[in-house]
Amino acid sequence: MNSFNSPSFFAGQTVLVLGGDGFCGWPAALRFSSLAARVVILDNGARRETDRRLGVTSLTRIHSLQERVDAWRATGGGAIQTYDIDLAENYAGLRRVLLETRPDIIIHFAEQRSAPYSMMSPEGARHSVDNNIRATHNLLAALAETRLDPHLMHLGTIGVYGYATAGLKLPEGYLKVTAHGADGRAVDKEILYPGRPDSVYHMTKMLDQHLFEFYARYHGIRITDLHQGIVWGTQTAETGRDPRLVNRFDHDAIYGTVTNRFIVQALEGRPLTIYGSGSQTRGFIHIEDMLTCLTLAAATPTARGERVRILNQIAETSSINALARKVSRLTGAEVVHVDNPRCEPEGNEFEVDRGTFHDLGFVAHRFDEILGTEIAQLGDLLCPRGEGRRSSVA
Ligand code: USQ
Repeated sequence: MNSFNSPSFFAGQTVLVLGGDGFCGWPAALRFSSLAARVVILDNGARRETDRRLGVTSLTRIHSLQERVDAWRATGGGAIQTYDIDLAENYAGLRRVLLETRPDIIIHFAEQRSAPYSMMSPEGARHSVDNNIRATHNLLAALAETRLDPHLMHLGTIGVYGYATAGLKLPEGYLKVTAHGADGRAVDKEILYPGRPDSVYHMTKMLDQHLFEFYARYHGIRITDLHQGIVWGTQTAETGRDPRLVNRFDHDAIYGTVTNRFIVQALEGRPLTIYGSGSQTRGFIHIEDMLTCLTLAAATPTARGERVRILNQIAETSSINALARKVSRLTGAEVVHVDNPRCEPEGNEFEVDRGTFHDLGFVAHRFDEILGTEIAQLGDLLCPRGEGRRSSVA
């Protein structure tokens, strides 16, 4: 068998990337295209529309999806077909795309992905539930109706387990329990790990899990749910090939995640804003490592009739304090504690089983190895040599 990252590994396979214009979806589409897959993107521009609505923007200048796809082709990449369809609203359109493209692999990123957004107002909460749950259910219903048999990979979140200290290493989705029957006999079972999400967004991913369990059991849909940690970094091997392919970079308090916010704050000479005590411990993964995990999972699809495969997709865990110390050591940035705008446990232990990706050969890049390089690269990207630094990115 070809190595999963040989340039032709996915030749002959069609990969449908739902949400392929976003921060994770765009680099994923390019990676599978570079591995010779026929790539199709379905995206309704929701993330760009959210920017407009909230008045936030990517720090990198992102081109329209059509310009991006054209640039990929012009720089030697494969053709990428695109569809502008709302997964949550347009079931008929989705079904048509599935029947027209007959994907071998579907990667589902097409969900509202900000925890703070889902908690900042009733509209944010309702939109997160309406959009995410309907999108996922429409997809599953369409797969059941069309009887297509792709391997569905979903970007879930490590946050479905919750951030209260569990007192155990969090397993990959399933928990072995022993219950006692009426006659006192011990009954061993393996159940979905009981989710305890700390935001409405994380809750939608927990509800997704139950939809997956049902559709795998009743309709034989082959599913891998990737419980991913907080992604950091910007560019990948492919998005760095041409300025028109650049990935988006969020730094605002709603869509900017903590590592990328700290890096920008340091580059701007502003203090790193630790929310509350900073003893919150989270799982992290660099965007290149995310792509490695996606290709490993795609190269090892589940079989029909198999239960949903749940993989924990993180490189390492860290407290926010430890992360801030690392960024500060590399940049000299000051660190401040501010009132925590979020409702979350402010101190937790977080141990995560990462056995499956380890067994598949995944070797993670850790902060200590690549944080310095990433900060330098982002500095160059946002402020090319010779140009003055942007006056404000607040
Ligand atoms: N935080 C700070 N200072 C900041 C920003 C955040 O201390 O300036 C803290 C937050 O209070 C939180 C932690 O950093 O305790 C992580 O916050 P985050 O915004 O980086 O990440 P989160 O809200 O958890 O959500 C993000 C993505 C989501 C993904 C999730 C992975 O928005 O798509 O699913 O990370 S996880 O949380 O591991 O489930």
